[in-house]
Amino acid sequence: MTVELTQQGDLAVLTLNRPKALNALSFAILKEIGEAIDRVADMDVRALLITGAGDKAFCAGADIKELRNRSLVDQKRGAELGQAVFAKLDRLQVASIALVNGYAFGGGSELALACTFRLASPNAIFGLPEIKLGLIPGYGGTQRLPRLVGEGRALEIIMTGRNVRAEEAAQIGLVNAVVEGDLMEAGTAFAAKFTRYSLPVLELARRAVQRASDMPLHEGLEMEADLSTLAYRTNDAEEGMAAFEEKREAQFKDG
Ligand code: DAK
Repeated sequence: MTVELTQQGDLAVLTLNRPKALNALSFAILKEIGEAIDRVADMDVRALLITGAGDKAFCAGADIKELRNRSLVDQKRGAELGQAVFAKLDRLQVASIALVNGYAFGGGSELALACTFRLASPNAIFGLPEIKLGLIPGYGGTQRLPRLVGEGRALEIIMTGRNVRAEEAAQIGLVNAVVEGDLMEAGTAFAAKFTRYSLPVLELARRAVQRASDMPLHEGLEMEADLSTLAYRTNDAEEGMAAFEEKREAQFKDG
């Protein structure tokens, strides 16, 4: 298997393990990622960390050697496969954190963009260089990048295919933080900031924010009222409010 899935405490860890090709995404690997995400859904975990093996790359993008001489139908299916696999992260019951340790190009950036959060090592370099190959992003980059950094910046990054280094990525909101030292430790610490809260309520928060950019404000507000009422109906909401009044730490039970 080129994609490894392990459990470390209450976290699932998905590792792209093809360092000789800088963890490039063949179609077989894309399918393995999809299967691994499906398995996360059955694991008793509170967040998913995604990383790339080796110290050089998170993922250097789609496997370019595999992209040539394909029929248009196969290409379209390939794009749909990548999109569907990355969209599984949206629907996963737990948040995902991309730990970007080096290059994150093309499909590699798109995988990171599909995660709930992104942490980068100081040597991380993002980019959507498809334009240099005569292509445009096909695994969600044209849709998710502008939602994170704004249309003007996204167009500039996509149309020039330029590199975005870690520091700039943090400045423009492409990553949540640049972290020195061990990225896995940093990811574990980052996850611990939210994983102690109620899982179903965390999921409602993610849903509300994710869907915000899909709908007009008045519809989004209506959705927020519905989802916040759902959160209110959980036992965890009752526990959280009781704990406040009783001046004690809340004991959430994910229900
Ligand atoms: N695909 C296949 N192999 C790759 C690769 C990639 N994306 N990136 C690197 N490798 C391989 C290299 O070929 C090399 O293999 P060997 O020659 O040793 O066999 C090995 O990994 C080490 O790479 P380098 O020797 O090049 O290492 P360097 O440190 O010198 O350079 C680099 C690192 C990341 C700057 C360089 O490798 C690089 O520029 N890589 C390509 C980056 C890139 O352009 N990625 C693809 C972006 S496009 C679709 C539509 C669009 C797309 C997909 C589907 N559909 C409609 C279906 C586009 C998606 C993309 O991701």
